[in-house]
Amino acid sequence: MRRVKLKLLVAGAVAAAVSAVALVALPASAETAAFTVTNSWSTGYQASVVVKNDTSSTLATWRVQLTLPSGTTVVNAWNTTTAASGSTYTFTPAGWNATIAAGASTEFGMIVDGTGRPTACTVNGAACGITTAPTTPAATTPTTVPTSPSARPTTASPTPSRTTTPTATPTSPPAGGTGTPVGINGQLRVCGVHLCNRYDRPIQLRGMSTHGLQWFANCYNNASLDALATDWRADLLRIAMYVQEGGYETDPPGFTARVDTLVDMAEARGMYALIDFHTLTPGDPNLNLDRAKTFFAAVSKRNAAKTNVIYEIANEPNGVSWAGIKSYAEQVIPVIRANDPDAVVIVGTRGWSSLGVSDGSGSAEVIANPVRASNIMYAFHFYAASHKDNYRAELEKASATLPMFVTEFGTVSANGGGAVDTASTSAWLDLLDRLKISYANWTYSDAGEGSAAFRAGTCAAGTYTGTGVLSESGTLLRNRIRTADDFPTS
Ligand code: IDC
Repeated sequence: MRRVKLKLLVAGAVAAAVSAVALVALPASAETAAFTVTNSWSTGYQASVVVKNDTSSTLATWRVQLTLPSGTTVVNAWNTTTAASGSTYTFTPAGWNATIAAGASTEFGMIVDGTGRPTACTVNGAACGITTAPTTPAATTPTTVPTSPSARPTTASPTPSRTTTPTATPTSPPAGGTGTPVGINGQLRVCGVHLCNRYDRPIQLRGMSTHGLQWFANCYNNASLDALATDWRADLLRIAMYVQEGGYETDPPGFTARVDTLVDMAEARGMYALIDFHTLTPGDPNLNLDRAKTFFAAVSKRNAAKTNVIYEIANEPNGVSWAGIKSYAEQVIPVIRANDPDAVVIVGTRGWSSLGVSDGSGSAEVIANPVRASNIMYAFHFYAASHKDNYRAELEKASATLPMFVTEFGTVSANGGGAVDTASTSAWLDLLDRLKISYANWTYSDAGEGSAAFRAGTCAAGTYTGTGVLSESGTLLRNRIRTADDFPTS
């Protein structure tokens, strides 16, 4: 058996205060594993484990086992495959990171519910002793909780391995009435690859996206949102706030207030509100990073107590690598979590949110290198007349591993215009229904283009109900969205 060494390092704002560092006598040359608490809060912590090959030959694979004290559980992990047996967790490679070259290392991470630190560990089967770190006594006082947005932790999210009993008790009053989508489903969260409701049951949300708020403000009012909630029976309003093209950058406080108002209007009608930071040109979201931080700090603080808010942090990254998108996400998500720790956050994908397909890539690069955060989903967009079988196949394949949300799609061509492709749209929506993937259609507006649900002039006229005001695309979508939802309550 190989001789191993293990270092237990505890860092982070809280843990630093208790200076819990334990070192084990180490052989000269072996694999090592360093367990580091990267963030702590009153009910849990985030940890990172670096497995390093300190030998002079390639390491074929690795296996880390941690035993946690009673009441402390791993609820989510990334860059690793996790198996639990009682209180012992076994971490093996995610698939791409098994082999470690001489001198190289790999890292995986986890969200832990509970404050207990590991009581035992092994690296590649060899037992190693650990001096147990104190259970973060400093974390019990609020003043030690990190307060800067970037230092604040993500919260634990449920996963398929979740063992807690789903609660049937609403944690907050239903919004918009007990029979509404928000009234029934409450605060949503990601469970496995699905969006789950307060009963931990997978659901699909079906709704509509606004057009650019800077252009179609007259389409979003009490009458149009009443029609969306009661005539269309939609579950979801996506609020498309363009950043450029006359949008947010021209008036940050004004656009932030408009978004907040629409969140309230959706809430009053029991609909979920998807806050879309609609980056498009430029395609690299990092070029809007400061704006994104400012915007999301504001809307997440203001709407933190609401159960109907979902955040979409970058509409359609394009001309940027997945690594660039991931870096952006890992800077913006903590800003949201600092204020609204339990909200679902959706990350755009490469190639106009095509999972990279439109760039000649695919979901493998995301699966191999996921965003390090919990309770997140990934965006997929399609335009039915332009994107067909190969896009459908990629989405279906990815959805077995990644939580996917179709935050925008059109029934027409990718330029937003042209004829409705009924056959392709039906194939797409049947697929989304089967996979329980939520969606928002572009657009709930009367823009003079095929993707608009309303005929030109509808918003000025002010009547939004019925089929007489609808385009071909609007008629198709209203028919699909009006059908009964499947929202399990037990
Ligand atoms: C389009 C609008 C069009 C507008 C243009 C501005 O339909 O009226 O002039 O944006 O940039 C997307 C984008 C979405 C696009 C849409 C259609 O998210 O902003 O809207 N589309 O081109 N991705 C694929 C298609």
